[in-house]
Amino acid sequence: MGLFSKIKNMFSKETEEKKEIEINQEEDTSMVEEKQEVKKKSAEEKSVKVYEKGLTKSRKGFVSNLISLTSRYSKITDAYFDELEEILIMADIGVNTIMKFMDRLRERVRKEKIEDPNLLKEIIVDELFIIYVDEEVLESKIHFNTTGPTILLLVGVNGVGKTTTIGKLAWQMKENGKKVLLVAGDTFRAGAVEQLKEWSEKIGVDFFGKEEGSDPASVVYDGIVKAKEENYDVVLIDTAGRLQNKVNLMKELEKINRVIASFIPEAPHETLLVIDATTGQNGISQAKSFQEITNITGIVLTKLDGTAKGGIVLAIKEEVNIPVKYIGLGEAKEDLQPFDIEAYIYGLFKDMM
Ligand SMILES: Nc1nc2c(ncn2[C@@H]2O[C@H](COP(=O)(O)OP(=O)(O)O)[C@@H](O)[C@H]2O)c(=O)[nH]1
Ligand SMILES: [Mg+2]
Repeated sequence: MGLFSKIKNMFSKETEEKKEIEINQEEDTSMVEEKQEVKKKSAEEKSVKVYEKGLTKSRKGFVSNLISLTSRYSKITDAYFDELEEILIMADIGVNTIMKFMDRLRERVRKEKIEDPNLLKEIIVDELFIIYVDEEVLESKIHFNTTGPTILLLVGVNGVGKTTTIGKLAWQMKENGKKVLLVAGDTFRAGAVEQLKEWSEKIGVDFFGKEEGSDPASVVYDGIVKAKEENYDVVLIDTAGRLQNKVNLMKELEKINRVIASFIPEAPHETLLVIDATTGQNGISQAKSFQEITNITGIVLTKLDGTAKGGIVLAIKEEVNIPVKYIGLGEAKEDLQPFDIEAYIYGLFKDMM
């Protein structure tokens, strides 16, 4: 079964209701198991709902174009393919991905002798998924340190959502029982220290910072001393993102990394690059630049709720090949989701199914 039908079944209401009825008729032991299964499903469903809502703009732009394309053509022609390509380009999927995708699609149409554009909708979803997964397992989980504090460094240019993401991550981790410390390594931008402090108060986790203009590496140093002495599980470090001065930024990040490694050689355990999805291809070039200056282990794609260019997830995979670990779908503390390609594709294509 293709992904299209799989997720269609997985999340369709009918199946859920049918399941409920079946459970009511079941006997004791299997009933408990089934109930747990349903519980797990409802958590999945909740995350799917967040994706669905957060991707509304992308879906409206992208999928409604696809639907209209399908209704305008009764047969698959060259003109149809051209228009399809255009729609994908507008969704910011990335030129290389699109070329690969179009080749595969044309090949399937030829081989399977498909003439009806309606039949192609499913194949489009499946092929986009296949391209993303591409036989590789992109690890989307955070690597936690089991022998001491886990150090997470957040990098990215100004305004992409680093501080907000730290707040959201910290909240999630606190909810999961972790003792979390926020470290204000962005001492450059006016108000940045205060903004992080406000987040720490809002969600009820601890904060360490110094006054604006301090040396970020020294803030990180003292922050990690505190984290080790007071047994924190996770340290989230905010940084300044002055990409216009690449050499300085590189030096600053190198210095921060050296300080961190002097305490815990294998740390930072993750360096997460934050990208603003609304900036489209610009975000991709930021990723490439940051990749040159430091070792990025994952991407947080923010503001997906504010853009019709949800296809950027696929472009990131194709052009920088760093796993997207989280996506931001709003400004509140709950609006960060671990990246899940199936929920994402469902959120994007729901109206087509
Ligand atoms: N709609 C939306 N806004 C976001 C998201 N993430 C961050 N923001 C907003 O983007 C702006 C800049 O965020 P900030 O964390 O200060 O960025 P920083 O300069 O990288 O630290 C703030 O107004 C945030 O509320 C998101 O996922 N969705
Ligand atoms: Mg900030």
